[in-house]
Amino acid sequence: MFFNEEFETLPRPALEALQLKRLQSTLDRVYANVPFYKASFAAAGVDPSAVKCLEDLQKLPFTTKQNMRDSYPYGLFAVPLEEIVRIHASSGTTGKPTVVGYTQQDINTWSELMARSFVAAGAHKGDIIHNAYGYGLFTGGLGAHYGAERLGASVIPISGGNTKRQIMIMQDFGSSVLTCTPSYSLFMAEEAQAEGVDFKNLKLRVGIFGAEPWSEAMRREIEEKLNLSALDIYGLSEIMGPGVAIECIEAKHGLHIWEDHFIPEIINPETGECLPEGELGELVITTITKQGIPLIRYRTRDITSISYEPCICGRTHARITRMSGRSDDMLIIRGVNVFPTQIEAVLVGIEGIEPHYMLIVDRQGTLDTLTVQVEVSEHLFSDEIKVLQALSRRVEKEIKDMLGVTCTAKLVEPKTIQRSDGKAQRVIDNRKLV
Ligand code: DLL
Repeated sequence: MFFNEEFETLPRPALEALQLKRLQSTLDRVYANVPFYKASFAAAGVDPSAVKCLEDLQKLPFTTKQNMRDSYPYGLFAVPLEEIVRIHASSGTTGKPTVVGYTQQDINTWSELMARSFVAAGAHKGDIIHNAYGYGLFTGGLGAHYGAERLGASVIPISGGNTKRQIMIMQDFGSSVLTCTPSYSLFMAEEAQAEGVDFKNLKLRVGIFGAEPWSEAMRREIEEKLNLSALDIYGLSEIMGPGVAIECIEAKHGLHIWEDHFIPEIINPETGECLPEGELGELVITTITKQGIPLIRYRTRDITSISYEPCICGRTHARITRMSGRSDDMLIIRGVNVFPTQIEAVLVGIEGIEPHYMLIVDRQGTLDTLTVQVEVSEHLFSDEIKVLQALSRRVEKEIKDMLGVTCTAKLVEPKTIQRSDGKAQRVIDNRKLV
């Protein structure tokens, strides 16, 4: 099933020809309208005429989040403000938010790409889409909302929060598709259990989860607890919002990135060099249809790899693997590189442990320390101390065996690690404060 069969299945030569045409027109537009690009191209000794084929994209300089911050709020917009119909922003961990603007055409494109994403994930007209992504400056809520309407489904704009009420509404309204962060879906499962509600009696069929990194092990946990098929959706406000890439329900193996609107590249984050198909590196995206704020070679900081292998679903668009994490979230503990999702995958596999955890990194003298706080299941918590101690040792050993990192496991009572109705915070790095 497709939403826009012609474009979703465009043979690669036609897709690439379209990309080149759209890229060249985008380059002309930003060169003429955004002083930042004129200057950055000049500094690299290039202008739009240097791009004669898709590989020539590599001649152009990158755009970074810092460039966006330096242009705060509207400096990178390529159209006059009168043409902007929507503004979103993503709150960074530091300082001012990153601001993005959409023309009416940008909103139309976004709605179509979200509608395509819904269909790829197995949703259709007639579905009741329970949209628990936050509405507001965050792109999750409104992005999914417009896509659901474009699809012709019924959307419940519930946003995040008030979990008990969410569960009542899912039951009473017969929600068939759930959209929220993966961590919030597990919180919902927990609340439902406390309320005596069994997800097996709900109509939910598909869950479309993203906005934060999650592991394959977490997928299995969610599918079991919520009794649905869980799909991974990726996006970022700078590029558009949710719906840049999505897994298809047929293969559930890699996220199709909508290449008629975005050109992906994978680079070595250290050297900036492009990496071949299949190698893990940083995802760089160039937008080729955006009007409000087109971005050339935007460094997402997200770590993935790309595959151009044909997919059983029939879509011709390349697939990126599930994000391992962000290059700036990667923890380096005593020289070992670790992503929180790798620790998550280990934890989820251990019986008696709940998928709620917090990683605390510290420094004692010159040595880094990692403490893994994780919740114990209700039925184990009342057990003897010996059982709990053995469980801690097991967590420490499995993390050491799988990732080569020494840690201290700290088991905590059920429901004591902070829950979030949006993006979960998983890491406290006290070293950064020093
Ligand atoms: O999180 C957009 C979104 C909303 C995506 C709803 C999916 C669903 P930002 O707040 O700008 O936008 O955050 C973007 O979140 O660079 C990634 O680091 C992370 N992220 C988003 N989706 C995924 C995912 C939205 N599926 C940043 N897996 C991105 C891992 C993800 N990380």
